[in-house]
Amino acid sequence: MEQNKKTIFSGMQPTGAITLGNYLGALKNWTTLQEEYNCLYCIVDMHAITVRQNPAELRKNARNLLIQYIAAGLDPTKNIIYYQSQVSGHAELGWILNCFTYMGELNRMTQFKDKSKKHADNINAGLYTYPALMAADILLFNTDLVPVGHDQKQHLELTRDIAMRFNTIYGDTFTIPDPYIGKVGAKIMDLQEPTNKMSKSAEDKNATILLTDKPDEILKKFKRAVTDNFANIKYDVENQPGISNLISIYSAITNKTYDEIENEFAGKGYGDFKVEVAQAVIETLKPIQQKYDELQKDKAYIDNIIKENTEKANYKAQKILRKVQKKIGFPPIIR
Ligand code: ATP
Ligand code: LTN
Repeated sequence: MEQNKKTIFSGMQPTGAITLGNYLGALKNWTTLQEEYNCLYCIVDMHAITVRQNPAELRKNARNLLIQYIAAGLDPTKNIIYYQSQVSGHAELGWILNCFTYMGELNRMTQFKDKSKKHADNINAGLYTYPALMAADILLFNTDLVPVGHDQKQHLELTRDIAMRFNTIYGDTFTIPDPYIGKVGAKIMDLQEPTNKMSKSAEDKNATILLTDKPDEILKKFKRAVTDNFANIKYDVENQPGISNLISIYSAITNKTYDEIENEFAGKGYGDFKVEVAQAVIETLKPIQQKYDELQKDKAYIDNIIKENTEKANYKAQKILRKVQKKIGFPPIIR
């Protein structure tokens, strides 16, 4: 890790296989930032248990997510890739920041409102204070930039407010992080209900494209994607959310603008367009899937990455945590 580079932190929950939304909204951008920044990419398993998880599946999902990070192009010798639950600084700073986060602020979080509706039988305190732990994740490393999808913007704004509040009381402690939200792909929608975001934990399997989906599954899901009766390939989120979503997926993958795509497919049918989009996605995912299958076979290599990166993350986290504890007035550790 180089001294003069700025720091990036981001994370995903190991709540299932990565979707095309996670990839285009976050992971793809991460791979382009790894040369320019010191990057930490976390598997936020502590956040994942705010919704009830099956232990064996959680463990498997966490390891698979780590492998997907690498398969998608993150170099584990250049980026610190690790599990949140193995760096105790997250929990420790999380508690402290809980005491600097107001209930009024948490009440406004749309992710909390959405997840409470979805899991009405388990609206636990962790789900409510989730954003304080996320603030801790980010502030624990003096992060400059946080590459995320559009849905995380509100959490990022709260993180900045918490950091500024702490700095005002105790003097300059935390770096104030900026969000990095891509222009295209930051909000990929559900293929069956295109007014909702595509989500890993969606129940309808036709609604999401997974990074691990086989080519024929991808084609089938795109063919079934909900569109409209306008018979016009036009980016118009209000009136044609389904087709607009397919345009934004195609744009994020090919780097073509919406105008270019509209021109290219002028007069063509939705059926043809869906096949084109599916082909582009299949081609993009092919090398990632190959790498993923290879890495799955190399247990020792993955274990070693986990071991080395966890040590690095812990070392960095402890330095900032001690500084915060001292500012607050916690007694020094006597050795
Ligand atoms: P869950 O369904 O369990 O809530 P999720 O699919 O929303 O999971 P997260 O782990 O919460 O995924 O998010 C990982 C990253 O992917 C975040 O940066 C988030 O902003 C981004 N992301 C999630 N969904 C989308 C989407 N539909 N479009 C673009 N980016 C997304
Ligand atoms: N809240 C995020 C996941 C997350 C995260 C983070 C993202 C937890 N901690 C820190 C960026 C930085 C989500 O639900 N997608």
